[in-house]
Amino acid sequence: MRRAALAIVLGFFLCAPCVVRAQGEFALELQEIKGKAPPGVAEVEKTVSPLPGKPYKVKALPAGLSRHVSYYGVHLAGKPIVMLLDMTEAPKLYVDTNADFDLSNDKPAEGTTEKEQPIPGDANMKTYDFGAFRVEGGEGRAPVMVRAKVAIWGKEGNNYLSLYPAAIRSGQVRLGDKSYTVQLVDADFDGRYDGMASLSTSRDKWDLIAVDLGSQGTAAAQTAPSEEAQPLSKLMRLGGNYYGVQVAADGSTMRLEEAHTALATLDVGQPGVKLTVMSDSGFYSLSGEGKWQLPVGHYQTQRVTLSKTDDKGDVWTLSGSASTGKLKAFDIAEGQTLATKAGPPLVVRTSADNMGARAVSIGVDVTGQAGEKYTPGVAKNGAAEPPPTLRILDESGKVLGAGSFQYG
Ligand SMILES: [Ca+2]
Ligand SMILES: [Ca+2]
Repeated sequence: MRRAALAIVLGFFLCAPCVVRAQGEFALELQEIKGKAPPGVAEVEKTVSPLPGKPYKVKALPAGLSRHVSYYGVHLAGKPIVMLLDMTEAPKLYVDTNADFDLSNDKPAEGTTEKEQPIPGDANMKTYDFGAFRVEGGEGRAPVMVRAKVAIWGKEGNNYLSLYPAAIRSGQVRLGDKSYTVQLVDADFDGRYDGMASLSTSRDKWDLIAVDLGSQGTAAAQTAPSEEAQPLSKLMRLGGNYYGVQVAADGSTMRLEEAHTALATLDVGQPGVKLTVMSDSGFYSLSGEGKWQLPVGHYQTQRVTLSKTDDKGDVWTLSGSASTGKLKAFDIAEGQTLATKAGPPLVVRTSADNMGARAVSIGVDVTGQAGEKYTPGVAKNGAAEPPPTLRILDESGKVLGAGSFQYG
């Protein structure tokens, strides 16, 4: 009896530190996006350019089309889908949702105008919204629901069509005593939700995941709260732990398993430097003090942002792609620290190119300590400020000319 009691007490003390973190499989429901798209989803867009003419595979057309039509071809849920835009007074979009190359049996969608953009010189441009359209998924695929947007410039215009997700997969994931809302986006519209991001897969095949960290977001905010969607990856950091991520192809379930991964340290020497880095297994948004623990491996930096808050509380940011310098690609090994100073002091260099008769193009190059490049021009509280201006002075300080830089 005493022995049994001792075993229970011992068992309790032995297990107390090894908190059982729940892991397992979680159901995700297909959820239509009504109204405004959630953050992260709003940026997912696929642009489709008009075809030169009617695709030869199209067997039949709807009756009563106007003379001004555009055709589009796109893959949705793994099927080739033809679309037809009829630019009448009230534009209509036909989508061959049953993928039979017969456009006479598809109910057209009438465009709704969201806004009329009076662009100087293009006063006639109108943006129309169509949909949502649903294309059924085949074996192992989910249905794909999309909305389409077209900016119509004129009846003969080159009217590009943009597709947006009209549905996501959403569900609750429970890890230990914490619950998170998870949303998956089939960002490449192939009817599969398991497009994992890695250095070796093409970016246009990556699907997205958004985790609402809620009140957990503040805890050791090494990884920024992912209210915004990030590329889906095999390994994810949640509530201070790493989890292996598996998603059913049709997105109906998601599996999380705690992963014990070897860690290393990256140290950029100062706060205010935000890095978005990825390896073949994970995608991490790093901010805070400038020193972070990461799973060991080979990394590429996707984006670098410097931020500073002034005495008025306004946040000024400067961003770049880190496509140059020591942070462009790096390796970190178990237990080791990679110390690479990044960010300010910045070096600003100008270069001048003679553009011909009396014109000179002056470029600005902004480089940080790790050799990382920034796009000239700052943003204040997330909104871009006007590009920097330039004055050309003679030796006495008299202004000879002035201009402003243009982005692009
Ligand atoms: Ca059809
Ligand atoms: Ca996909």
